[in-house]
Amino acid sequence: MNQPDVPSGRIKKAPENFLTREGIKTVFAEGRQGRRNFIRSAFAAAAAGATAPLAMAQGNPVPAEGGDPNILNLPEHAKGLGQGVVTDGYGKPSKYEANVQRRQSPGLTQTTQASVSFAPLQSLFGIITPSGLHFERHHQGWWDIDPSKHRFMINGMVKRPMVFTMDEIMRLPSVSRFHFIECGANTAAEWGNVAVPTVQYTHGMISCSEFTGVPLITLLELAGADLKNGKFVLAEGGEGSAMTRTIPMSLIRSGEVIVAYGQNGEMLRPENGYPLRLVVPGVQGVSWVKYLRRVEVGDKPWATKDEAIHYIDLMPDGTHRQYSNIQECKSVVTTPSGGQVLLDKGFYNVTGLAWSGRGKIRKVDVSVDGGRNWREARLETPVLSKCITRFNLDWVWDGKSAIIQSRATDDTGFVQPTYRQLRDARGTRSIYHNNAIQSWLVQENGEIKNVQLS
Ligand SMILES: Nc1nc2c(c(=O)[nH]1)N[C@H]1C(S)=C(S)[C@@H](COP(=O)(O)O)O[C@H]1N2
Ligand SMILES: [Mo]
Repeated sequence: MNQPDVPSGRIKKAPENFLTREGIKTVFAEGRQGRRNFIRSAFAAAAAGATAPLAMAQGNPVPAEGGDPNILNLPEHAKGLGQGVVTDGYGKPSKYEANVQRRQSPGLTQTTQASVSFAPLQSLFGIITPSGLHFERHHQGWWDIDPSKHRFMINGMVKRPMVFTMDEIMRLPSVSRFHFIECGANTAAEWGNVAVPTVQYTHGMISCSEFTGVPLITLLELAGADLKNGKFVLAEGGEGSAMTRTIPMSLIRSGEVIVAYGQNGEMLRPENGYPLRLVVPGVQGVSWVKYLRRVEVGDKPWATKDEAIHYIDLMPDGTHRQYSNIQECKSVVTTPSGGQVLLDKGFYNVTGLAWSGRGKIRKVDVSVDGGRNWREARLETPVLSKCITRFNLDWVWDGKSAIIQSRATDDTGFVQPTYRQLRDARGTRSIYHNNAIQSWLVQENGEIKNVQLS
């Protein structure tokens, strides 16, 4: 394959000191270190002419298992008695996976109640985010609300204002759908320049789940909502942040908007809005109101604080763009990505995530030479609308520096922009809706850095 000489003059790197900040350096080191050393020594042994694994000799870098040469010397787990059935009733990951955690970006917020934790995208497979690793965004802290006391009200332009208990909602016909939720501020730190080192911090405000609940349109019909003149719905959260967002009736009428209680086969997690949240596929996270207690039908947008002061986009000409609801087509390579280290040259599976708030992903192109040449990645199934799609690409690293990028196209034909294209349209002073192409610089020593190409 035609390997790049990386256009180093065009590369913007993160300020070095960020990497030494508490919590950042450990993202990949813990847990992974052992395996790295093991593989390194396997390579060394192979180079020294010892048991050269066949796969390596053929240029496949994945070494065969080393292990004890005395095959009769079985490990303890092959001889002894294992542990009894799980007695605490709810399973947990292996202790060896303890480094796979949601993480807070150091210094990003003053309090943990008005803050964010980022999902460890670099450690996940497939398209579903385990519920315990789903990113969190709270404006006023999270609550574990007693579902027997929770109520959901419908009022405004309806014939019969109604109040539902959770039991009443859960008796109704339900749907289960796979969708991503992405905070509008995902990748916000990167608007001006490179700011954070890992994909967990650049893109970790996206997660993807199977959500279960009742289509909002069903509930509105029960209440006799005026679906002709009622062009908007206000959704209101039940906790102290007074989270209120205007949802266009056109989205609700399609049946896609769900009043959800289920997430990945069980009830929502408290952090994610237990016992009830709004699911608004394709729309930025802020509209997915948690602890949902009320919707009101109206004939114009409400322009609440979270849609007049916050969640607006400062444009290059100084005006503000309001109600920019949709999360446009975007993708990111999650491995190899910033903070990870390539063990040695040879084969790697380049893998990542692509999504669009307008529909399905049509294709993802991947470049390993900073965007000069592109190859089409394999899309893993299922490819679902307004859901994460996993992509993979075979890559043989020759040990030279390389810049890895992904560029998604959705089924409307929208192509994910470069930073230059995005900044031409949107300037550099925005917070929300940064869907630019991400670049990871693979250095000759195998270390990977977040960079931007100007
Ligand atoms: N009631 C309530 N709903 C809320 C919020 C909140 O603070 N309170 N935050 C919003 C924002 S900005 C986002 S990005 C998503 C985050 O959902 P998650 O915490 O389940 O990831 O919830 C939205 N809904
Ligand atoms: Mo958000």
